[in-house]
Amino acid sequence: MGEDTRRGPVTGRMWVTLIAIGLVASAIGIALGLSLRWFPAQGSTIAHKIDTFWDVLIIVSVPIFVGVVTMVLFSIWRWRQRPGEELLDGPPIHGNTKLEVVWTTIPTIIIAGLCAYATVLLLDIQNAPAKGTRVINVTGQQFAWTFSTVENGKKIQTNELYVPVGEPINFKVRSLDVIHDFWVPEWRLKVDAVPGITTGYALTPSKVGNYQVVCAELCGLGHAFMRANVHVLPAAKYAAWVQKVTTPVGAAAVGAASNGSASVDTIGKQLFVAGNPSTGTLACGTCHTMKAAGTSSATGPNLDKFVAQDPASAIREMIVNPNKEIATGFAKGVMPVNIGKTLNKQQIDALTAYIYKSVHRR
Ligand SMILES: [Cu+2]
Repeated sequence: MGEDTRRGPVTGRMWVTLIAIGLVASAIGIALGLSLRWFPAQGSTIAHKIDTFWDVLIIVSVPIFVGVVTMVLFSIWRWRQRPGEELLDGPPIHGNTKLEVVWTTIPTIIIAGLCAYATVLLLDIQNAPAKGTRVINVTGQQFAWTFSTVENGKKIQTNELYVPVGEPINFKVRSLDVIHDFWVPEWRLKVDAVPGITTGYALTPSKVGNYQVVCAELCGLGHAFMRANVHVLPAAKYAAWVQKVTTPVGAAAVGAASNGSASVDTIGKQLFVAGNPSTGTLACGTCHTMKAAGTSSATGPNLDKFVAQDPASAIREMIVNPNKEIATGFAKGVMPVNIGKTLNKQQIDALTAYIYKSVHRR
């Protein structure tokens, strides 16, 4: 291309080169996009439908991206300003109706097609759950999840999610404070937990394993730690778990705290691992590792280390006044400040004694 021709129209040869570059780059981009592992293993019966949709989006979007970038780079190269041309202006342009109709119609058709696909897919995977489907209530609060369900007429409340594999579950999602988002990446679906309303979705976990609930809506300082373990169990193991948690060992301990009918140890442990659901007290074990209680979360400091040298009075102070002293590497304002108010004196005493004994035990 000589100096004299470069302001002329794009030649046929150039078009051939541009289209060839675009086709090759698109093919590479699509191959790369499809071979990347974007998501974790498929853990629900609808996961493959979401993944197929994702692949379709890649196949459609890569050529558009490549086309735009190719034309931009070509234009920069071909019509760049050279020294001495600072005052020159290009020919006046009065629009091109044909071109405008084309570049409006094609994107409209593409977007409408993808929207139709997405709508059909959404209606398909959101199919109303069959009557009698197991309901699990999911409650988000800064910065933890609680799960409750009814099995054999008994309410089970936990800080980890237990579900049987292969059975449809209807999740009812709520929030006690700000907007959170209930998401198990392996299951693919996610939904906001919005204060004041109940949202949710139904799906069938298809793969036994341990996963994590991830809060997918920025909800405050502890957002990044707002996770919970998910256990997808074979039917027999799930039944055994239900049997275990519904057997009333110390189940009445929390309520019996004031009349002294349960041992202080039992009350303390119960509060540590299960909190006090009736007053909304979060369980310590949701966020803290403590060997004696069998908890393992790393959201808050590991109590076996952090309070191992502390007297009971200091442990008590950390429970009722959590922001006064913060362990290195942890943030202020993550631990709930209402524990001193939602537990009564006996319960706080029992909890303090239990933690003190547990971390000083060798
Ligand atoms: Cu969050």
